[in-house]
Amino acid sequence: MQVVKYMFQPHGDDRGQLVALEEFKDIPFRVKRFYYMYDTIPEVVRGKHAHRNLEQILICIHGSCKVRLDNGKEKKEVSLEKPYEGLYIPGSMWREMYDFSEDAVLVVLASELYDEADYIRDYQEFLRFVEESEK
Ligand code: T46
Repeated sequence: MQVVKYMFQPHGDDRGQLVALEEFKDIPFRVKRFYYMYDTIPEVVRGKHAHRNLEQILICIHGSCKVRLDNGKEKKEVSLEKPYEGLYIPGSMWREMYDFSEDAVLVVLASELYDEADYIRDYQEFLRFVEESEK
């Protein structure tokens, strides 16, 4: 299973760092939504679902967290700890975010507006969805 992690280019100078992201250039899709989580509890696991179509890029712009990705056959764990790293997550991927540092701010750029119908929250249903998609 291939995990796609982008290393964005910081524009650093003697004032500090700046990262700029443009759709279809740095981000492989049109960005329709932006959301972020903070004050996350270190012991808590978020996510625990997949999407049917949504593409996303996760950037831990402050602090750190881990993401467990599962494509129905393989699992991978990815650490996000730099503000210039972006983890690409395609739709049919079960995801769990955990091990948040107390100061973590996790930003997400998403290819679609919020749509509860796009979520698969049951793991067995997710496995069936992966199987059907491969037919
Ligand atoms: C994902 C991972 C990485 C909204 O009203 N609009 C939104 O755009 C989002 C993302 C959430 N919400 C509401 C729905 C829930 O009442 O915010 C509440 C928390 O959302 P949720 O429990 O889905 O959060 P996570 O951290 O489990 O998952 C989120 C995204 O929902 C999901 O698409 O891939 O982050």
